[in-house]
Amino acid sequence: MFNKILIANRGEIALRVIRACKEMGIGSVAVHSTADADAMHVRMADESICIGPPSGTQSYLSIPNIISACEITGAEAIHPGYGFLSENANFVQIVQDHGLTFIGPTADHINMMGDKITAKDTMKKLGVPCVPGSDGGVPTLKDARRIADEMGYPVIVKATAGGGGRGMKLARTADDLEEAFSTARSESKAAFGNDEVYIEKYLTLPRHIEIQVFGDGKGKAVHLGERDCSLQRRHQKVFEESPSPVVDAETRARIGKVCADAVANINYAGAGTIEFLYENGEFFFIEMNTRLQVEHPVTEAVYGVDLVREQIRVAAGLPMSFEQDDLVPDGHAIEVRINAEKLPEFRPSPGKITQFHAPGGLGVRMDSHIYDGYSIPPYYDSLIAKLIVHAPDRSAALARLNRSLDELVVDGIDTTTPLHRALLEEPDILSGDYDIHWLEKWLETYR
Ligand code: MV4
Repeated sequence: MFNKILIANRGEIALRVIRACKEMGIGSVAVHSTADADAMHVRMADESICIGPPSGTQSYLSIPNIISACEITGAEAIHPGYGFLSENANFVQIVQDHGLTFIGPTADHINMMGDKITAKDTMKKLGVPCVPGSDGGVPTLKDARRIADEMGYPVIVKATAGGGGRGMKLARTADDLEEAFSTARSESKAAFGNDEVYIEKYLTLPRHIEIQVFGDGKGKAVHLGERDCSLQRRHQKVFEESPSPVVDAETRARIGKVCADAVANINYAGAGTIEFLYENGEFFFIEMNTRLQVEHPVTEAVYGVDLVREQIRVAAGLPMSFEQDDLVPDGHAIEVRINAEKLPEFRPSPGKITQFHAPGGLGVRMDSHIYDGYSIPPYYDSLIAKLIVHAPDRSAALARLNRSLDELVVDGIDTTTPLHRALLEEPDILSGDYDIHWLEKWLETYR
């Protein structure tokens, strides 16, 4: 096992990894920008080291600075958290070239899934159901026309280098295709230096359901059920739950096995998420994320596992501490993301927290780096807390979420808490009857 791990991240996810290190008897190194000198991850880690000025590109994204921090502190492995360098294959290669261990999948797997055409092609060959589409890149408008005519409209043009909603253009009818195709290409070229695009049938009212997988890198893998993350605004998740209100045990076992077998087949190592659109009882693969996700605690609650501990074990060459048969879901979990933002515009609201009180009690987990007197810097993501509740069933989880939000106090800044309170008044949320467009539609009339 490692003696010391460097956490190449900040905020709540840095705390999450430090906590796992402590429980495993592993030393932890925090890295921080000058703007984060007073941050909780710096206080909580065994050691800390400044890696640059406030700007993320010059600190948490600076590969030389992070490698230097490992060399100075003697850290043997790097946990990237999510965001920043977590899905940067070049970083993974450099980490290895320096004799260090990246806690996550290989550079090849990150590259494979980062290229969305390759990802889809790989998954299709592995028996994972995919959205009908072009099966590869679409080089010309003429090809696009032929494929879209064959498939029928609406279609969506996606950048192979995109993902997470970046570089997508919808063509509702044939009249929209030329513009969708050319803007998807030119925007993708500008954003990613790659203008390759592919085409899919556009699913009009799906849910976003993702399967958590975990591999040992040696041909063994398991699934840990699904998370329903349909409630999103501008591709930012707001509310996530497991199990999905629309997935039964038999369906979970079936799609879960397909996903576990697929990642086992490619010798995938560590945590991964296979994203699907779900419509009319069918799953359609869209993307795979090769990182630990923000919403992983929902799965941890339902399956009673510590995913970060497992990541560290597998990176150290140890076996996973569970097999598929050990993984039995228990109850229902919901996460809400609390952001330092002012409603109704979701405008970032950095500043000093004058009073903070975290909810507690049975089945309540608050993952947050904020504290009384902490000043939220304006340079980074606005996520300040994840509130995760776990209860025997969905309605008990909703009640527990409601009372936890009652207990939460964050004064001095604006947060998205009122949004979560309002959502808990909505019959569609209470019944689980929502899709990927529900939240944005609802926000049009929310103020
Ligand atoms: C789609 C789609 C409909 N049909 N693909 C957006 C993020 C990226 N991961 C994939 N996305 C979508 N792909 C097909 N063929 C609709 C979306 C989409 C979406 C997906 C999940 C959650 C929220 C969304 C909001 C708008 C569009």
